[in-house]
Amino acid sequence: MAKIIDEVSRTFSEYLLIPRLTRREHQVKNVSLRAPVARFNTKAGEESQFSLNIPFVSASMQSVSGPEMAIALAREGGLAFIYSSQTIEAQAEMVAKVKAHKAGFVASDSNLRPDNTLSDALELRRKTGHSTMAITDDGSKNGVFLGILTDKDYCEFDDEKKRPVSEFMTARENVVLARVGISLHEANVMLHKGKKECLPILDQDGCLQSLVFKKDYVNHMNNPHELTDKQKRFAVGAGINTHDYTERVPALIEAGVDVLCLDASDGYSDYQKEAALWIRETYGDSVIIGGGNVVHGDAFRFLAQEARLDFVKVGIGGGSICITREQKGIGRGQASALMAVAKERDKYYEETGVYIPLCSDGGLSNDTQIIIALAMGADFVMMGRYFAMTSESPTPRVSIGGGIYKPYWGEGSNRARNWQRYNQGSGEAGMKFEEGVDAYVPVVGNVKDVLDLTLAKIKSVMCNMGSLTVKEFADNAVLTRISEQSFIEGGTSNVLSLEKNIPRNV
Ligand code: MZP
Repeated sequence: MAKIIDEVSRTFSEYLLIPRLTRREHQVKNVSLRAPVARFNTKAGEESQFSLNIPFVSASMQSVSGPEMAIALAREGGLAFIYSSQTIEAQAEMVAKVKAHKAGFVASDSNLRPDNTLSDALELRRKTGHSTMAITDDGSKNGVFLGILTDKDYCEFDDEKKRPVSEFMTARENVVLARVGISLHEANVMLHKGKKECLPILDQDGCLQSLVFKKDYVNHMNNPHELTDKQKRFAVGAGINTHDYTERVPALIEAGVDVLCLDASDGYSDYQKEAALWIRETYGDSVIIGGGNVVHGDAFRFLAQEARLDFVKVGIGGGSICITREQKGIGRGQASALMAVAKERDKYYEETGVYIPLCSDGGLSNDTQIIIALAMGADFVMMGRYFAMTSESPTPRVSIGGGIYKPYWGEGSNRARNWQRYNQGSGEAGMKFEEGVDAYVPVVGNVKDVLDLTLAKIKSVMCNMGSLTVKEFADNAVLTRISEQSFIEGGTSNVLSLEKNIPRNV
């Protein structure tokens, strides 16, 4: 007969934290949100070889994690997992783009020929969002440099749109330029002295090699938590699957990826173990590999012990766009799954001294749930919807009923066609049924702004709980289950809510 687990499958919103003693040193300014990603053995005196500066990563999904998200998130101290449901070349190119960005010397993405019209320039600006464009003889990123066009060079409302950009651009002889070989520091000094926003870098034949932007330097100075590699390039992760890893992983490593994650709906499988061990055998322990997803202790132990993964992701069926539980009847309430896995992780740590970081993946629908996930033992959280709602997700804005939205679709939807995530074996390619939906989410702002608010709440709660680190927070956490009545009590009660009932302009 089937084994029935007695405990009900529970989710984060069924719990509250009970505050602990807050001492004088428990102040927001003293809180560290660093979180380990790679396993480490405390008995051997090791530290994690890779840690996040904030405990957030973005999901390996087409509608979430492209290069722009990776750059924005690394700038704040987190990590994006560039999606694997694309060709190996396209994914490696995205990783390389993130790496090129932090180096400060950026390949020019928006280029035009001198005979392109102002209308072409406006169209390119609309598509890419870039207001600075290089003008090269053949319109390529490495063509002979002829000039630069910014939105200060024209008035899109008054100027004749059929005129060529050569009539608007700042021509080469009037542009401050530098030669390949200049250091980033020297380039920034030139930008500062020349009061310029952008410095084109040319080779000896006058061909454009890269651009250096003043805003990148300003951003760098304003972001003390940036997550970078040893060469000071932004850190970036990538999803991989159990089908083409022997080709995909080398290409991603060559492109400079920092962390790999086996992306599967259900990761308790031989396929995941074989892929992880192939990577270990080929590249050794310096490559960081996570995997999952799992929802119970046995699966955790399998991935930690037999597959030797660095971190394990927890969660099946809780994602905001996920219909796996409806379609297949598999999964577990996210809180129960996390608590079961964290219990086994702690047991494994006691036995071996090896600490395996956990990532709670999916279904986090508000800041409180993120806080509870960290309290229940997640070292960091992975989110899709949260990041899909930001300006930096790779999808276009659309207007629906007066609101501004962005498309957000599951990797198991027909739109994504990521059958490799759902069919891990070597069986048939393709999907017979969907496990995800195609949806829209409201646009809420940029990554920095939404994170600032969430992180402020997390730090505040950590002080309530007498904790200065994420680990201390989980160790100190005392949680209570809540009844339906206490849930209602937690909202406003018996008052006329200004928000809901009184027009804002009164
Ligand atoms: P959420 O943050 O939007 O709630 O959930 C994101 C997570 O849902 C992803 O990290 C991934 O684990 C999972 N996901 C992605 N696509 C699907 C699907 O199509 C899915 N079912 O469940």
